[in-house]
This record gives sequence, structure tokens and C-alpha cells, in this order.
Amino acid sequence: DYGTAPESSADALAWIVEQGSRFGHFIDGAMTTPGEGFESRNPATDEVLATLTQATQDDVDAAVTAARSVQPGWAALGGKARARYLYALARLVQKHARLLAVLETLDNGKPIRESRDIDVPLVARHFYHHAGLAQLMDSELPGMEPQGVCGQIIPWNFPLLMLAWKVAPALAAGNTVVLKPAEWTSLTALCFADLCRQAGLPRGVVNIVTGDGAVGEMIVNADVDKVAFTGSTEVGRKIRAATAGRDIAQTLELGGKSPYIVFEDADLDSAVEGLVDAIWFNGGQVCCAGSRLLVQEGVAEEFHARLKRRMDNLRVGDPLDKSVDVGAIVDPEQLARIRSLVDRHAGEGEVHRAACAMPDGCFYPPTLISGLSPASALMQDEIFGPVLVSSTFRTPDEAVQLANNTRYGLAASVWSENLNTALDVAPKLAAGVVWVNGSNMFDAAAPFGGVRESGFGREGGWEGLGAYLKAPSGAAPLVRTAA
Ligand code: TXE
Repeated sequence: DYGTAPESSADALAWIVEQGSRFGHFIDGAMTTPGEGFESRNPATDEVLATLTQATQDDVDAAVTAARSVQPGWAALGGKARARYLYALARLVQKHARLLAVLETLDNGKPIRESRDIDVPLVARHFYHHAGLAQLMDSELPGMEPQGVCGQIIPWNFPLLMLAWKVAPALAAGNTVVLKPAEWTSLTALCFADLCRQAGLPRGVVNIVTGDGAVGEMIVNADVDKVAFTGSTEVGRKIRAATAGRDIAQTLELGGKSPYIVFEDADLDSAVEGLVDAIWFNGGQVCCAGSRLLVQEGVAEEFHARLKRRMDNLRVGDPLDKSVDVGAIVDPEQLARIRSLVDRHAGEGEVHRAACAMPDGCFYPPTLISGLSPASALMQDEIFGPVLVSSTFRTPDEAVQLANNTRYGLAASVWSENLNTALDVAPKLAAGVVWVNGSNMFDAAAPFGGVRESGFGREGGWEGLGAYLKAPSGAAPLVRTAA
């Protein structure tokens, strides 16, 4: 019973204070002494939550050395023994679910309903799933070897979930890791370091260093065997350049501008509800957000009318309020990026801002900009905020052509009550994931990743595990599809 009162932040704030409100890095099984650093703030209130340390080259070197020295031993333990640690981590995530959810909401600004019901349960599911895969490894994948030491750099939109997507498969496969959370949202990663200690994970298997992009660069340039990155296409490109000529494995999960295609025979109310989830989940700060609505002409007017009515009922506000749909934007810098892109181009279409009450501070109203030309920057560039853009199409062919008119290719969503239409269109879409009559559906067993400028490599499923393995000869990584 969650009740309706705002979730209390007391336990999470007490946890921060217990840790001294100043955090070092987690290297070789212990927290280092906090050094020069930066503040982590609650974007909804602008309160300082804690002070974090900017890692130096020496810190990164120490983390990589620790990871390197224990990696052969961790791999030699075998899949079944590693599975026991992953199960322990999964159970600890569940045990501390409330603390982790509140901490995530304080640090990131996402609604507590999301961190509690989506992020943290998916984190536990990811560790359980990979514990299961680790158990199967010795019998199902004999002879496969881990990549070695993995440098992992993650973004701020799903801080703990992106950690789980990176750490769980790496550990299951016998790798050790040096992970850097995003500078705006490092607290749940540091709390996870504490869970590693509680799980009795051997020291050095997981190392976490904090800091900005410069620390990310140090990790990419360090003696690592694999780089796994989720973040902007721009940084993905820098990582490609920095690793050119080096024989290391890579997984890059980058930006998106995913189409949300509504045919005139779709169940319009369901499609509106699906769209709320596609673009206003996590305030649109989702790499695979259904941020580009393409609606068939015959129902465009009616669909937009229903959508606007639904938007006006969204609740924006205190992320700890359990009835809030859209929380704070992660940081004033991200808010400024959203504002600048929208303000420069909004005149090219018709703007509808949700009529809901808006709090002051780092918030942005749910916004729809319709009637845009396909070439408009708003139709082409990732806004990464609660802003939906839309345009119309006449025929299925035109829908496919408009949907694919993007440099990205992460996800797509098709809405039709006619399965033939949906199944005809879905395979023609240039996207790593296509949902039919749904959106934003994730599972640890389903591979996720993009094509084109959305990156390459898959996370989740056998493919995701395969990306952390190599054949004994050092040949191409395993890619195995589930039967
Ligand atoms: O991302 P960055 P930012 C998109 C979204 C957003 C834009 C900018 O459009 O508006 O990117 O966000 C680390 N070498 N996405 O600037 O910079 C950084 O410290 C190595 C989409 O926050 O890519 C952080 O840990 N690492 C996205 C991580 O990269 C570097 C999620 C991501 O930050 C680095 C986030 C460097 N040179 C933003 N520079 C998604 N696909 O989900 C920075 N970093």
C-alpha cells in the first residue's frame, strides 16, 4: 500500500549523511577519501544532496589496475559461483528498493512512481536474469572467454538501470569493470558500491569512479578490453575516434528520434495512452522515446484533439508526490538545451503546451508541436525533454518513408488494429526495436540497441551477454539468437 502522501525523503537523506555527505570513489573494494569535486543537486529543489569527487588520472589508473589484477580469478570462479554473487546483488537491490528509488528520484528528478515501479524492479530483474545466464554459461557456452576489463560510461536518465545493463552481463561473463556514472546522477551508483560490499563481491571486480566527461575520456584511453557507452551521439563519435586502431570491443547506445506511427484504424484511446508513456515517461529524457508522432491524415484532427485533452490532465510537479506524471528536468543545463531548441523552431509549427499547473524551477511543460515539415530541426534533432513533435501521412508507404527520414534508428512504434498493416510496416522501419501497439517495453531477456547514428551492439538477451564474451581465438564476439 503506497498511500497518497508524498514519499518521504528522510531515509535517503539519512543514508547520504551516514556516508559523510562527501563521496570518494569505489576502488579495489573500498571507498577512497573524498577529494576535490563537485556538488550533486536535487533538480526539483536545487538543494545540494552531496559532494562528489572528480577522479584524477591516478584514480582511474588505480581502478583499472584493481580490475585487471582480479579479472583472471573472477573468470576462473566459473559461471555458477559468479551467479551466486549476482543473485545476492539482485536480492540486495530488492531489499533496499525503497532507498534506491527515493535516492534516484532525489538525484534525477524523475517521478517516484517511475523509480519505484519501473527503474528499480527492472534493475533487480536484470541481475536475476544475468545470474541465470551465468549459471548456464559453463554448460551452454563452453570455451567462451570474457573480454577482460570493461570501461563503462553511463548517462543520467536511468542512472541505476543503465548501471545494471552494463554491470550485470559483464560480471556474468567473467569480466571486471570500471564504471563512471554521469556527473549529475552518481548517488545510486555509489549506493550500489555499498551493495557490492554487502554482497561480499571480491574486491576489484566492480570499481566506480565519479566525475565529468574528462574522466570518461581517461577510461576510454585506459588499458581496457571493452568500452560500453550509453549517451549522446556526439560523445559516441568521440569514443569511436579515440579507440580507432585499437583492437577493443565496443557497444555504443546513442541518441534517437523514434517514430510513433498511428494508422487510422488504430484504437485511438489506447494510442493516446501509449503516447503518454512513449514521450512523457521520464519527462521524455529517454533514448528510445516516441518523440516523433506520425498520424494518418483521416484521424489526425481527432487524434490531436484527444491527445491535447489527455496532455492537459498530466500532473507536473514534486517528483516525490506519488500522483505526479512528469517530474523535474535532470539539470538546469538540460532544461536550457530543451528551451533553446524549442524556442528557435517552435514558430515552424503549432504549439500546444499542457494546461496543467506548472511549478517554478527546473520543470518544462508537456508540449506538442504539430504541423511540422519533415525537414524541421524539431523533427530531426533529439530534444530529450517532454516535447512531442508531429506530422501526418497518407499511405503506409509514406509512413515508412517519413519514419525512416532520420539519421537515428533506435526504436519505433506502430499502432493499428489490423495486424497485417502492422506486420507489413514493422520490418521496413530502420530501428533496433519495433513495438506494435505498445511503447517503451523493456525486458532483460530482449536485446536492445540501435542502427545508424543510434549506435551498435545490443544489451540484454543472449546478444547482450555475447557482447561481453569472445571466442578463445580472440575471434569475433559471440552473437547467438534465442530460439
Ligand atoms: O550526454 P553525454 P549529455 C543525449 C540527449 C542529451 C544530449 C547531451 O540528446 O540532450 O545527449 O547530454 C560522459 N568521453 N543523451 O551531455 O555528454 C558523461 O560524463 C567519454 C542521450 O549529458 O553523452 C556521461 O557519463 N565519456 C542519451 C556520459 O558520457 C564522456 C543519454 C553521457 O553524457 C565524454 C544522455 C567523453 N569525451 C544524453 N564526454 C541516451 N542515449 O540515452 C562526456 N562523457
